[in-house]
Amino acid sequence: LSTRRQSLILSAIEDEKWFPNPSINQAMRFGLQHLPSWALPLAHTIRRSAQAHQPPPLPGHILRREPLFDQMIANVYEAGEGICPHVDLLRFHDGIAILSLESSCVMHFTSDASSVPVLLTPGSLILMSGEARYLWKHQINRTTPGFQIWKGQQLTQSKRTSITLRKLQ
Ligand code: AKG
Repeated sequence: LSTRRQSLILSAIEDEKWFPNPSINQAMRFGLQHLPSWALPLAHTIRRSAQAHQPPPLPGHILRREPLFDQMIANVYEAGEGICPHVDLLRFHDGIAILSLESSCVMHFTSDASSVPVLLTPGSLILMSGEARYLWKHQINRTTPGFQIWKGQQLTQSKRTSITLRKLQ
């Protein structure tokens, strides 16, 4: 996502006042009519860029569904904060998008003994489908004092915001 659209989404989130103090770090919206105004253009961009990608990162039936997403979570992570390994609940369809904003961080996908680190830079998008959505867990390690390791180098993880978009069953 362009730097300009990242900034527009971040200022819209600030205007919404979802995170009035540091103890509140998550906002959830359920149902198309409750999504913020920027979520539909974002979903449109996600659909277009996934369709343009070869091979498409999501199966055709997901890319054609309407709406593509009707549920949103915004998460704010302070420096060094993470999220425990998990698979998203089955109440959500296949085809999950996560947009990263602000700080870079490393997300680990784990399955049995395998672990695949993925660098999430600002404006990058993860699309999870099939095995990645149902069989692999994803997590962001908690670190003190906010350094992660990427390809043997220290990566400073400062404040990060993520937007997860999903479709309810
Ligand atoms: C979730 O909310 O279930 C996530 O996995 C969010 C991941 C992220 O913040 O990048």
